Amino acid sequence: MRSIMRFYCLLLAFLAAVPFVVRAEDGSQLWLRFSKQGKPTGTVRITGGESTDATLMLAKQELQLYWKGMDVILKLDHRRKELKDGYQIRQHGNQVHVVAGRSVGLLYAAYHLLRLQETEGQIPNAGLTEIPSYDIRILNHWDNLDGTIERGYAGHSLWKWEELPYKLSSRYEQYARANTSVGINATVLNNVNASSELLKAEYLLKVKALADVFRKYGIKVYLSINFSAPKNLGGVSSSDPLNQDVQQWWNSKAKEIYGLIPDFGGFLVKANSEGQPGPQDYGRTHADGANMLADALRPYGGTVFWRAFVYHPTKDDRAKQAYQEFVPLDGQFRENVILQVKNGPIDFQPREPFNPLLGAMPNTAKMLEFQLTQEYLGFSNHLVYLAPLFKEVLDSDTYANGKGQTVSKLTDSRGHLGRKTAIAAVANIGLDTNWTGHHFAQANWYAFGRLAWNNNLSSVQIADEWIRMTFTGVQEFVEPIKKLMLESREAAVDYMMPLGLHHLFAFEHHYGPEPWGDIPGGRPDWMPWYYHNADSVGLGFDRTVNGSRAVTQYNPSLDKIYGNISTCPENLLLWFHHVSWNYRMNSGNTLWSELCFRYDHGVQKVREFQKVWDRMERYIDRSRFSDVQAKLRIQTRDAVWWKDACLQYFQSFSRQPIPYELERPIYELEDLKKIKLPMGHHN
Ligand code: GCW
Repeated sequence: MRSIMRFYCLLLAFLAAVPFVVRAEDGSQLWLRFSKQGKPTGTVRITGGESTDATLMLAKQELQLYWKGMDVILKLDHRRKELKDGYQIRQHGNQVHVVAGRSVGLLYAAYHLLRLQETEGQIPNAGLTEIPSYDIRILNHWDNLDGTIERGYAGHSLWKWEELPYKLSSRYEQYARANTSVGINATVLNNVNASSELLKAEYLLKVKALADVFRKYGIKVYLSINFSAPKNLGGVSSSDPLNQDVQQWWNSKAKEIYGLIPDFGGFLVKANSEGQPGPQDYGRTHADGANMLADALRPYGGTVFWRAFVYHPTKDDRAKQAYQEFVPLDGQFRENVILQVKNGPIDFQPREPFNPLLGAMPNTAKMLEFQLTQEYLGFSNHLVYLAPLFKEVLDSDTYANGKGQTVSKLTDSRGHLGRKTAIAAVANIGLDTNWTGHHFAQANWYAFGRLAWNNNLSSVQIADEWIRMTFTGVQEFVEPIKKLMLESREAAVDYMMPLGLHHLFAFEHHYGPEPWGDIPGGRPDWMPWYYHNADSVGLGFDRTVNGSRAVTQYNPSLDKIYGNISTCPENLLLWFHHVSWNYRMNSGNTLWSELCFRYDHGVQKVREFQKVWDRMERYIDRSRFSDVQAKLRIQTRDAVWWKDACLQYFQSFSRQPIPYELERPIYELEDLKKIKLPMGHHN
């Protein structure tokens, strides 16, 4: 007995001596780790709403469980339409007054209060008003019906189609809660490479079951559709959008869906892209296809997201094709169609200029599509915080109608055609315990939600909030980790493809480097050489007026900047120019030396991240600490692999030494060329 007592005393003494209380964690709680300890101090009252309103009850419940501040009054005032999904928070004496025009606004406000609490923020004296930047803040899941996820690196799909609609996994609700806590209000459940099956009655019941779970969190469900569904499923002889039987098929399908899910959001469509069917199969345009679906959804208030990611192997510079395809259709789309445009003209590369379509088509509603899943950024092995990439795109000036017309201004709710506005991101979520594979990839889900809610937030602020809620508020942890996160995207660009290089990825899986990649007879626009154009003279893709002329798709003021080698930003130099190896860069280095310095810099940065991380051991739980530590090792090894592969390969063209002050290659190029990873998938 005594020895047991002594053991406990020692244990207590030990616990008291541990500088920071560290609890066992597996990342499953995300940024919602509100402690139940410490009694909630205030009462929460609701005015203006019904107790049958599940969303309102949820807002109240979250505060009752976790809010430790003063009394809160949640007021629903339907007249406050200008607030949209937003809210006002004010402090009155020793009460917090919250007003919203919709019940979901009060739920968002509840999460705002909890965020303030967890990050030790304050309600400003004058109060605060939040109105979201976009109406529709949506995740796109590339989840297949067999449970696999295209470009998914965090395990299988959350959606258990075989168990639905009878069995509801507890993760459905956790997923909805996490989204709502950052302002996401919509989700596309399935892959844009869509199976027609999902539109069958039996699957729609499963979709309904999910929609029923998400509803009280204010999340609407959308589906990706296969354009050939009428033919594949419906016994119609074609899927021609101008054929009345086909139109009828979609009209009755829409009716069927809304009969089950009255608040169904609408359709996302990938058509005539990478082998998917579409209106062009029948000699029709993208507008014909989109409008047919828009007409079917219109009676119920549904929206069509029509993707602009369209390119053909036989045509011009791939970077130009979406613009060529869509600009002639400006003004032809129905009011409830939004053109969904990837942030860059190629495909979610570590760095691309903004997609020129975003600055064009003034009479068409457009939205951004980002990618959270790190298809081109080291999967869930590399720590890459994406908010700086998102901000770079949002803040890009398109110069459409003069200076200051940023991508965000042209796509968000600041008077944009008076229509619904939206922003999308391809999800990075799967069944992994921590949802995203890498603990730090949670920050990208978080950052997307926060920016979709308020595109004025800075990357720093978002990182700061996320770190405090996900790990700890201890300054010694927050500051260095924030710095690391903010530098991580540039580091990845440097060790993978600096100075505007792009698509040097290995075929199919896109994980490692393969600048030499070539598949005889394969699509040239899926081959790295198509993009880097290395030769004895230099490196890069000439997209100026002397080359592919892609630069002319930008506004003339920008075209001038990008098109001139001496004014083109160096981080996009090889995107727009074929540059000679001895060209003098701003640093005074030649292009070749600068390239070497950049690759080396990327590697050195990741080595530094390892050192920074190892110092953090005492501030956080053991399991997340060692998970991240292990992943940083992989990232550093990969960074060296990237550097050695790319530099030695390009050196076979430049025929110049790697500057002598830099770390020497350690891998043989010939060995690197033999690496074949066992990860399947096309292009
Ligand atoms: O980047 C490419 C991916 C494909 C993807 C496609 C798209 C869903 O490699 O896997 O397909 O983009 O966005 O449609």
